[in-house]
Amino acid sequence: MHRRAALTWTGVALAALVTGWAALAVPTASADTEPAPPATAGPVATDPTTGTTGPPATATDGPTAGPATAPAGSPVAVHGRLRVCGVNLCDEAGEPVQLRGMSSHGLQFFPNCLNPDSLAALRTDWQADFVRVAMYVQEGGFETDPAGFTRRVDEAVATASALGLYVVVDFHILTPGDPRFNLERAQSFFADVAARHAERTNVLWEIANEPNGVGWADIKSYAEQVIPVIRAADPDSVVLVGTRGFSSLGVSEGADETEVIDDPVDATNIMYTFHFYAASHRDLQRATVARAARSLPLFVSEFGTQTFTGDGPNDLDSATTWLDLLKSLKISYAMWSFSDGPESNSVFRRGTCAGTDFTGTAVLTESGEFIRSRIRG
Ligand code: IDC
Repeated sequence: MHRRAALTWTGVALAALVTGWAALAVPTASADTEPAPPATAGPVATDPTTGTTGPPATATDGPTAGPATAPAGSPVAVHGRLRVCGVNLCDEAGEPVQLRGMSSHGLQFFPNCLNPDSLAALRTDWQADFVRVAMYVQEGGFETDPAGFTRRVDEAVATASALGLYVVVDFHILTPGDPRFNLERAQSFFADVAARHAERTNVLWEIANEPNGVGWADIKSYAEQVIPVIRAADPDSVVLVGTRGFSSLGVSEGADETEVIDDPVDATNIMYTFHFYAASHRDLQRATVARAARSLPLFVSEFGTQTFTGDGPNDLDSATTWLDLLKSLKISYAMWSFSDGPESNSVFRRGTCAGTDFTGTAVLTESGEFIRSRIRG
């Protein structure tokens, strides 16, 4: 099953399977991806929060520029290496940036939705800045085939990088909710991928999707045992840390952000994740984010426009209120999910991922039209 899924990848990914991802350090490696837009292309080339633009990276740019592999005008070419500055995510020039993007669904559930064509559409048609690669650990994920799932992550990172997208690699723990259950898997996975992608400047590591049923002290302890493994291989990348109560800063389990503020993870260049589902989480959660953002670097690595089940009617009014708040606070976000399943969270209509056309609105569901328009805007 995994091998067949891998074979659905075209161009770039097949080249990666045969030659190793390093061969992809050429932006024109894929004949299947759309051509990169010119350096003056649309809003992605402009920091939506500041209106500033950066110089496009070229192969002859020095070490402080974006990676030579990022096409001119792409988010990575414009913003270069990211780092946490105060409570913000900043680009290489030190300007706060808000990254807007999409989360994949579980790689095991929708193996054909992250491919060179879909990611090219995300980059050029949606004008998004990043993709989050949700690698479940349980439910048929990483634990069943570490090498296979690691390879899929590598493929997605290589494809996104060739397009000049940022990538969040998400160690998608969910059930069980105690991240320490997967501590050794996390350490071995991140030691491996962080070393292999250390030369890239566009990768962010998310070490625990949604801790739940476990206290902050234990999440913090997990983080302090995983982050050093990443830093040993890749000292400079931003790391995202999940929070208590399904990454609600504790709210879903009766706590709040003060437990993190009072006892932060002992590491630098990290952000804390906050997740919301717009039909379930409203004023209480928005007030928490607005308050917490004064003290903590926050990153919304997952949200949905429906209830926390990921299904049912979309609440686009609540989602709009949320995204307006995140824009005002310059908090980056990714929506769940870049998939073509039956749930309302899937942005593509059923069957889209079996094809090659991911552009325009005809392939989109209601949540898909909403988020594409929001990101393009
Ligand atoms: C959901 C998927 C659904 C899957 C379920 C369990 O949409 O198809 O059966 O996970 O694997 C989260 C999680 C995310 C959930 C999503 C919606 O991070 O994995 O996806 N959600 O329920 N947190 C809150 C909501």
